[in-house]
Amino acid sequence: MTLKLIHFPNARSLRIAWALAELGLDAEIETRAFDLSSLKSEEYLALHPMGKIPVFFDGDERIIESVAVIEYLANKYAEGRLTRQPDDADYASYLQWLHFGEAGMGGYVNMLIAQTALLPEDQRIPAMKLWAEKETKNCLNFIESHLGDDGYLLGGFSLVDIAVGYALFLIKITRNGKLMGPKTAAYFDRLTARDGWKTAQNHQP
Ligand SMILES: N[C@@H](CCC(=O)N[C@@H](CS)C(=O)NCC(=O)O)C(=O)O
Repeated sequence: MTLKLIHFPNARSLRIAWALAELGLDAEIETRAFDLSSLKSEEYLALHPMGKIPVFFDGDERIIESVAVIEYLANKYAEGRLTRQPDDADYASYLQWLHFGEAGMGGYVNMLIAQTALLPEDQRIPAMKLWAEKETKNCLNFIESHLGDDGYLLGGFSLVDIAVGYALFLIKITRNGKLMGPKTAAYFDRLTARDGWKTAQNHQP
């Protein structure tokens, strides 16, 4: 296998670098500086036609969805470690949380980032900021109600913690961590104390 990740620190490629570390898989990780204009360069568009992050290669195969990549890696190269399969009792829960991290939360979190950090202040729209905060809080309340005082979203650490944990990371680094309940904040601290997270964060340009 020839696995290659184009990684940009703090971007969604972090999910993949984190999964590679947790699964103990070898891959070439080419880390680039996060510069939005570089994503629309001819060179980068040849790698990712939409000019987005991430882009991951397995030989000639290209995948551009972060949660799809981590599930691909676990099932194809790690005997399904950190996943659940249809016969497992928590399979439905696994699928729900795996997709919730990006499909369920991503849109609201993106809008929150845009309205609180990314856009210049004079381009922010107060009503959109309020809406993004309300919807992100709704997602965070759902997570909070599911967590115990220790452990992870399923019985043990799994890919769902990488999917959801990265969304929490985005909320945290844009200084919106105050929206998290106490159990979610503690859960985020548990996730970022893991060796796999630290290894992924060590990939710098
Ligand atoms: N659903 C995609 C989302 C990809 C995405 O929005 N990536 C962001 C970075 S985290 C990006 O490319 N932003 C730059 C842009 O939109 O121009 C995934 O999970 O991989």
